[in-house]
Amino acid sequence: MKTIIEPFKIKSVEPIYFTSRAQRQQILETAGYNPFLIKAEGVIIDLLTDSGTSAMSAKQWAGIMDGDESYAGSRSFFRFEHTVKKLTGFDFIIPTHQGRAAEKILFSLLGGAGKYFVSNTFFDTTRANIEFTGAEAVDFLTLEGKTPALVAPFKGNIDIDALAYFIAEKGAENIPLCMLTVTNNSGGGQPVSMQNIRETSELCRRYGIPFFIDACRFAENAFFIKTREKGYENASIVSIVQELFSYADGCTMSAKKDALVNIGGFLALNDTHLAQQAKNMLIVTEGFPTYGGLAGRDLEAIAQGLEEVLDEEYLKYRIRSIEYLGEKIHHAGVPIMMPTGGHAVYLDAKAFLPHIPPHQFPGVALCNEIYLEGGVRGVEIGSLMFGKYDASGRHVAPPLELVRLAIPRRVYTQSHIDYVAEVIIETYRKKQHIKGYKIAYEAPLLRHFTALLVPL
Ligand code: PM9
Repeated sequence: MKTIIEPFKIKSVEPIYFTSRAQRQQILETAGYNPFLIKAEGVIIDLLTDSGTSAMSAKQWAGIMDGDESYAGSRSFFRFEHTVKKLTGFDFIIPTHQGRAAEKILFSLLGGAGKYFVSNTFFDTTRANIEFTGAEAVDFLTLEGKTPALVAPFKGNIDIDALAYFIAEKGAENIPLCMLTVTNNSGGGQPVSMQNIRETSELCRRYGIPFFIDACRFAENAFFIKTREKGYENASIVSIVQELFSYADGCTMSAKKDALVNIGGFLALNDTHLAQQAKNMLIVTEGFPTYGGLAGRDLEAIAQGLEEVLDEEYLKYRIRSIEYLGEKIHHAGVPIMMPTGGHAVYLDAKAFLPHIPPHQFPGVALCNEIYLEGGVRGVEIGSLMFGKYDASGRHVAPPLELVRLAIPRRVYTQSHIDYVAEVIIETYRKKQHIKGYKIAYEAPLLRHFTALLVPL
């Protein structure tokens, strides 16, 4: 088989700034040992996130020039609305400035103390928007999904039996919404199968619970369905995407991922009354319903990106480029979440650094060491992001301690990725010298973004 190549040519470039290890040591110290607080120019390869970091196509940039900036009734809104409706089938399409703004509107309307929201795994902003209303966010990831080394096709699936038990126990009237995150970002970028989506939908319909999709990476998930789920081998990506959304009552979307843009999002839904309420809140918090939190030019770029992301050649390259990095470091013995997911390689920090207990943040320790070794920035998805305190102030760890190396879309070439592999393998060689951290400052919500740490 021939190499799967990048299905694009590079038209515009930006420089990478190089640093020495001694400079990075200083940079990291100044950043309070939190990679989020490092200035981007101090990073050689930035794998902090795949969110808002895509390279846009020439056609998207053309859309930026062509955007209609009318306050009301912009032509660009109608192109955006038409594209989203064609893919999702939902009746009401509400643009927001990014994913969490859609979440804020949805959960403010449905949340409140005493209520439970259920998911395969809520991402951090989603969970925070739920908890901010006083409600609880509960995850039902399958045992497979919690076992990093296990190779299985759909480790993002929700545990249907556990969900059914929970609904019976708490009462459907206390569960305003069920949401499946596709792909499951906090659980290794692992996909959810069409069967799991269909069964979750059926369960929710039986109990009258609205069923939504967190659709950030819907196209990557659809590609996994095509390549891994029986019966979809010959289906087009568009038809898989349309079927996936047909089981749901609505979705939230951060367009910063699979819409291949630098900013944007939307809330889409069928319920007329809820949509009216959401639009009313949108006007207060984001903007008029035909632009929401965005400029007309952003709506054009999103509409174009949503068409480009469905290209099978693009998705084949995209998923292969993640797998390529995963294969290289896995062959060198580095423990990773298997199989590689849709947008990132997830290092298993627990297995990488067994000598660092969860309350000393092994994921942070690993992230920082990788940065020191080669200027590669990843993100911890573990005790700093999701850890809690119990009533006696003791640290309660989440099931997984991961370091995510998220690959921006259409940005880095194969030699950049080869360099990343070398840095990770070298870090693995030196693993026994890596030490843990303690927190010096933390915010009450989403603490990982601003926390300051001290090495132990
Ligand atoms: N995800 C990510 O890096 C950006 C924030 S954390 C560095 O993965 C899901 C599944 C996401 C997500 C953001 C959001 C929020 C919702 N759901 O960032 O508000 O992965 O556009 O989207 C990030 P916004």
